[in-house]
Amino acid sequence: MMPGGPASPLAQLVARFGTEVIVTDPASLEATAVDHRRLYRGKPLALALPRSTAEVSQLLALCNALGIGVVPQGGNTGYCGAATPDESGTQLVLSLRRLRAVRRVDALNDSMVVEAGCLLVEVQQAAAAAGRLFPLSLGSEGSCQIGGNLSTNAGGVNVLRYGMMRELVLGLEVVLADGRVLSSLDALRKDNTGYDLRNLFIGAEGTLGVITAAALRLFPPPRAVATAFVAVPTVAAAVQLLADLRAASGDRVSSFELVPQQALDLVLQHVPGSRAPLTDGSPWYVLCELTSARAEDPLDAILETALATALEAGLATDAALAQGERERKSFWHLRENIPEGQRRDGPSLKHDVSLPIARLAAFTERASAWVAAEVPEARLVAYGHVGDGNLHFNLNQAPGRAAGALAAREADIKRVIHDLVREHGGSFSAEHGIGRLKVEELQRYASPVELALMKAIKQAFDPRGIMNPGKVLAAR
Ligand code: 2HG
Ligand code: ZN
Repeated sequence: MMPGGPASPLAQLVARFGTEVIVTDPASLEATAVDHRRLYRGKPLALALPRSTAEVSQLLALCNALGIGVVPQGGNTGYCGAATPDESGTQLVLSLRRLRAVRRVDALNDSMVVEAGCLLVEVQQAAAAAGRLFPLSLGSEGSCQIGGNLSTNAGGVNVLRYGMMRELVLGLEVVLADGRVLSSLDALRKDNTGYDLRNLFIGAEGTLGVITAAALRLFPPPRAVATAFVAVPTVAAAVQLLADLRAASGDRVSSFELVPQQALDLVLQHVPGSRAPLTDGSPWYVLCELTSARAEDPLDAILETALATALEAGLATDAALAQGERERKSFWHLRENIPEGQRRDGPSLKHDVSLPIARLAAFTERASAWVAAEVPEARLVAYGHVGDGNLHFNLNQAPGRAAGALAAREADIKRVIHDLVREHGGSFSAEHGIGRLKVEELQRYASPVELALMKAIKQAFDPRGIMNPGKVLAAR
């Protein structure tokens, strides 16, 4: 700083909040600089660790006045680089890990109020301790934060039954870009009082404000569960099986996950403790789970009968029913470790797409045939949440190819796949959001009306453009 000149933005932050809140040591910054998939490496100005909503409010007010870009970062488990600062060295990473209280659990109202820095697993545990279920469940639940789940409208393996994050929210506390606080934590089920402001923040990936707490919906906990690993001949058969199972079980299907042989092979090969549930191979498998809040519901019998019917009809070719919790966990271990198996196998390209369920099979056939014919650098690993029409249409680099061979084709592969998705009436981002990775895709596939409205909303909520600049929408 020049003697007598204006203090740097960083110096002003430190002067106001102290080094307890504005952290600059290299090890702390390094941990925030790189995204989970290692697609981006940013250069944070500092890491802010506020201790209360009031402190978040003061912090944003100062950042807004000084024009400092703020990048909220939860557990840093996202797939699209939304939580990584840019390379300019001017953006402040904001972590709410110190806002970690469960403010209250109201079992009678089936609701709870939690702070944004709580891990997802802590939210689940607090609900369970009160005899309730918080149903959001995903592979990274031990490290992702509920604030990140809210900001990305997270999905996971129970969406089929309980909906995405958005559907599990009754209210939010949000700090706006200029420091004002918007709060609706009364956990009302009915509140038709004008525009739905809270839903703008859910899925906005920190570009409109910072969610500091949320009122969440709870449910009766499952008391009975039945799980099966089922070999199915085609995606069309899987989709039909889901419809049949929903009908046969009185809509008790809570998960219905599609796993191709290639994905299973990656897990068996790379992840210790994995065991194939069935002896013969199959092009596709389904991991399905029925749950009920009634302990006496005969879910195993229902599932067994439904699967016997499916085997007779040729919708399934083999099936293993989990005999107890240990086997159930080992089935889930296979599904949850597919991303890890993919990662350990080497470079990959990921396409988190969704289709109308009725068109899932047609899309998969067309897109797979294109990959087989035109992308010798890849092997296809397409798995996902069939019940939600959500496919992770991922490609791993084929063995024996030169380093970077698949990555070199990223742009053309992405274009063909996303165009095919659109042709089939689907979305290029089902549950992983836009972040930095898909900003151009949003520009390309969103309608001019949608884009104009999104820009107007951004302008209204964050006129100085300090909130997560360059994410979702291109920076101005
Ligand atoms: C999952 O369903 C996650 O396991 C990650 O959404 C998907 O790695 C992926 O593409
Ligand atoms: Zn997923």
